Amino acid sequence: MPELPRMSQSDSPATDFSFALLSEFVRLGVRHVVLCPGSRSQALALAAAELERVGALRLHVRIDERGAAFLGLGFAIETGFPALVVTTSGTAVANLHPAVLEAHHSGVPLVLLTADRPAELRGIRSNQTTAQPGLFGDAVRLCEDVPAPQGGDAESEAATDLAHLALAFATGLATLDPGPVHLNLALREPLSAAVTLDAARAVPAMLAEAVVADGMAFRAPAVCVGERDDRVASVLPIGHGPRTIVVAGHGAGAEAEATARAGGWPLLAEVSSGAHFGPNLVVAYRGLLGDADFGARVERAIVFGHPTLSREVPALLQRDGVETVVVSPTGDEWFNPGHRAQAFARRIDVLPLPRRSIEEEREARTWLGRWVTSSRNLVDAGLPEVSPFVPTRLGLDGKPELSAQREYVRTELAALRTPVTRRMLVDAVWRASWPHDRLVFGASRLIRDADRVVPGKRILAHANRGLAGIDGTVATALGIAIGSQAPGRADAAPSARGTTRVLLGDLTFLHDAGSLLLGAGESRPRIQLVVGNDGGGTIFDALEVAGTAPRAALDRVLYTPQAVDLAALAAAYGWEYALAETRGELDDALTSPPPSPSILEVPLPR
Ligand SMILES: Cc1ncc(C[n+]2csc(CCOP(=O)(O)OP(=O)(O)O)c2C)c(N)n1
Ligand SMILES: [Mg+2]
Repeated sequence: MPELPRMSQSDSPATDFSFALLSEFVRLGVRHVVLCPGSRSQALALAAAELERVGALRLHVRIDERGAAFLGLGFAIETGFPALVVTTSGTAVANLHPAVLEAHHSGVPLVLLTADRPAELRGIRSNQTTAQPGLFGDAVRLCEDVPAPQGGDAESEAATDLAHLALAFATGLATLDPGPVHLNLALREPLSAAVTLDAARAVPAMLAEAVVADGMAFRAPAVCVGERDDRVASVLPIGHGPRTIVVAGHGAGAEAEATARAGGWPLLAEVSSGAHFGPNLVVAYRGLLGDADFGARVERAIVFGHPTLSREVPALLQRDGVETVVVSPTGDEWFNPGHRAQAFARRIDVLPLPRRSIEEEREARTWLGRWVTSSRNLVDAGLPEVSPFVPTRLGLDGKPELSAQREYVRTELAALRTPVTRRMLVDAVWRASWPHDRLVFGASRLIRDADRVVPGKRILAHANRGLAGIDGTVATALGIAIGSQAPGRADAAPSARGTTRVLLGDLTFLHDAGSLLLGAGESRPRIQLVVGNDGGGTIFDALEVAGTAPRAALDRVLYTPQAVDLAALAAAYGWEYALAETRGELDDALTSPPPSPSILEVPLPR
């Protein structure tokens, strides 16, 4: 592996340690570092800036640690490899907590480097000093409280070991349980010294894509937890057996679709499952799960990923007579509603078909066929908003009569002028997205609406479903956008030409408005925030309590009305802005997004 220049020792042990640590992370494949300003973390910050100057990493500077951590999460989601998030001490560290929890519950790797006071300054009311080690509790895979470096070669080696350890735990190499890792770094005065790297030697070393491709080359630590639960099979053979469905929750991936096809089973795949495609897909699964001819007849469910969008799936898995098999290649916590699942496996093998009687064969095919067809009928039945007029009256020359042509044009124009509905919005965003694009859904109503209706399509759709928070959506999406459009990606992906579209509600957007701040010199990717603006949180209108509680109180405490001028907000942060009120405007705006960050506001009825 190409060598990074060895640092000569500076006047600051903090700086020597920071270079050794960050350089090792880079050697092991880390490419994105997110950093927030602060005095205690200055050695890490300046080392990161110098490593960026020589082309070793990409640095992203943010003032708000909450958004910074979600940005790091977005990089990890897109690249599959952890980003570093660097902060100063005090409340800065606590601001990382929401993204840490999301990373914990969704199994996304993330490495936090938080600066702290050395031991002698703790517990004596020093400024900006709190108990940082252990702050994230069980949500981190590893928490190391690293004593302040004092200088010397042994410390560089310790820094190297620390990078290996952090990545082994973050990526799950050590534990099969990827997630966040916290390195709390005590740093003592002098807090930094000026260091300049030799760019000519550093750049080729750093950009060696082999390092990225071989990102797992770090040493596994001595503590190797491996498989902890002996109820979990590493591979479980599955026969064709009883009437089976495959459920794909968030993050399930293509494996779920392949399993459904191999078994000839209906595939109930959520919109951000990574399996929302293929011939077995059942889009209208919620309606069918409640039906006596469908849900009530299920005898076995094979579950991939983390289902969160419906009540019907957990209800099914708790029903008597349903055998549940849960499959997850990584993770320590298993989806298990009602504690009723019978089997857990890292992987399953669908056994080849045994010889079956003609009746059995027919029944298996009918089972699948009826789910798929009924789903299609249900989705189509909800389609009616605009049915394109088809000119059928032909003139003597075999062409449509002039009057029919006019009528066609009139209908088309009327359709384009139709006000946007939620159904239209989710359909249009889904239709506009292609494999080189990325699609991110905020939590709340629109992801559920999309989940109900959008057809199968193999695109990369993401949502933070670990805890389904309405926080950090803009920042996460920025990480995905920048990560997917980064020059020199190892896979030379056409995604470099793609657009990241983000479909989110108005409150979700406003919650993370601070992440619109892209300072001078920061990446400005092709990202389009499509804000469905219904003036507040309309998801709560569907709660049972909405039928009984006083309307004014509900509005005040749940709907929480807002009338923010989104155009002014966009202008203040230097984002492009457009308003789409009709289907025509919406289609145009989605198919030709601006090349720089933009906001598309779509007014929706409450
Ligand atoms: C951090 C966080 N706080 C609160 C919630 C609870 N919550 C769920 S949806 C929602 C309202 C979302 O409103 P909006 O984004 O406008 O979407 P809409 O339902 O109106 O489409 C809230 C507050 C949450 N999920 N996460
Ligand atoms: Mg709303």
